[in-house]
Amino acid sequence: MTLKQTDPEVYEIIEAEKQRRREGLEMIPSENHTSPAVLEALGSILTDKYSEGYPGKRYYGGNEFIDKVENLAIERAKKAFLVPYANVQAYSGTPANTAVYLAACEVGNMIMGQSLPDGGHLSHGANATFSARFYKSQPYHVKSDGYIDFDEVWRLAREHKPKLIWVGASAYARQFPFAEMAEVADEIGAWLAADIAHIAGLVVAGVHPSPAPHAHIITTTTHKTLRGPRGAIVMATQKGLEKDPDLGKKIDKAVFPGGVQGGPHNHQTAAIAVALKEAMTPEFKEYAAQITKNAKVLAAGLMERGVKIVSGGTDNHLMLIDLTPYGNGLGIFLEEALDMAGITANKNTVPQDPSSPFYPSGLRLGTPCITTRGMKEKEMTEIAAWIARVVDLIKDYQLPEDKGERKSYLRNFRKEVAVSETLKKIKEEVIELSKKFPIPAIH
Ligand code: DSN
Repeated sequence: MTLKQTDPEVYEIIEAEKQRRREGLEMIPSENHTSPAVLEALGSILTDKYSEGYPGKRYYGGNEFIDKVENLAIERAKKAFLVPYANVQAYSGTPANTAVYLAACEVGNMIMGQSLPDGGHLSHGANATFSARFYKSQPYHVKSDGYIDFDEVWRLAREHKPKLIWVGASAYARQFPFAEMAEVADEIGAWLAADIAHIAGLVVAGVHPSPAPHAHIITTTTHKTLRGPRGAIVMATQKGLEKDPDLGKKIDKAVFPGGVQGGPHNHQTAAIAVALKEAMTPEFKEYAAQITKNAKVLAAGLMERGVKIVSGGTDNHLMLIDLTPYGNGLGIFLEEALDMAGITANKNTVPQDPSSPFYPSGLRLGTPCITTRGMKEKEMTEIAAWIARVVDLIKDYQLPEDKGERKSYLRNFRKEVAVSETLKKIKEEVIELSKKFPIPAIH
């Protein structure tokens, strides 16, 4: 029986999501559209199997083929990222980063990561998370020009002597300075962990420098620029194994049984293996190069139209629109108006955001999905023009200072933009463009 026959409700929801994507542009930089082959592996019977442990050392029988697929994923990860050790079992990014803490730190150690409002990741020491609860967290920041503040990094590292330093972020549009961060970590004897979740596909393709020569540990999710299924990989570099020859074993033990997860998701492991094979092809190299070309053209197109971009551009797949020239906390207005026009992006803080993370003053945009669909520079210019028109449409709204007034103000905003002729027109044009560039796994 098909899904349509057994569960028409779920079937219809999936179909509706497909239709939303067919007619819109996904521009959240941490998302991508996987290939049919990745989806086939992900939807396979491998999901049925329990296999706690690692290849050759399982707590359950019947794992000879699961061992094969996990070994294949491990070997491909090692080859793709040029590292001697990889664990492919972590369920996703935060569990992977949790394993790093468990492998490299003791509870109560000092750790340092890029501040959350400055583009860092929650699991790198943000207050709301375990990483600030079980460890002492000292965040570093970016300067007002959007680049990492190295004077501060050096000062904080020397003063606080963290056991672990994170390099990597979720909303940083510039190259990650792996070599400079390694100098800091090496001077104070800290572990350097590079979280390359966002840029993994660019790293494999050689479009962004690799952290492998500089960091001790590398983590990545597999579903962003790498274009695989949801999942993660934790790696030890040669440098990491030289610092501690047991690092690999410690990471394995941290992921399972020491971490926050049980049996591996074998269907996910198989799909990661498929994605890694795809990522090592010449076509993927071209794809990754096009992601960054597209991002540069998009950022330039927005700036030409008067839209402010944090740091004045991008080196990777994402950019941050800074709406503070018009007021504070306008990210939600732009996100919602773009959504109505069929462009999906996410509100985001900007460096030194004068508003709050709930009402941030920026918007994050990325090109991985639209590049997967085959869009190039010409389409980026068109998209830049649409986004600039939407910025123009929302820029005179002002988030009320009084928190109690915000809900009704936003309700009114939604009512007004819902009937905007500009948005209606843009939406029609977005649908027309989207239909010309089908998503590989959506027919
Ligand atoms: N949630 C991811 C992102 O959007 O960047 C990071 O984990």
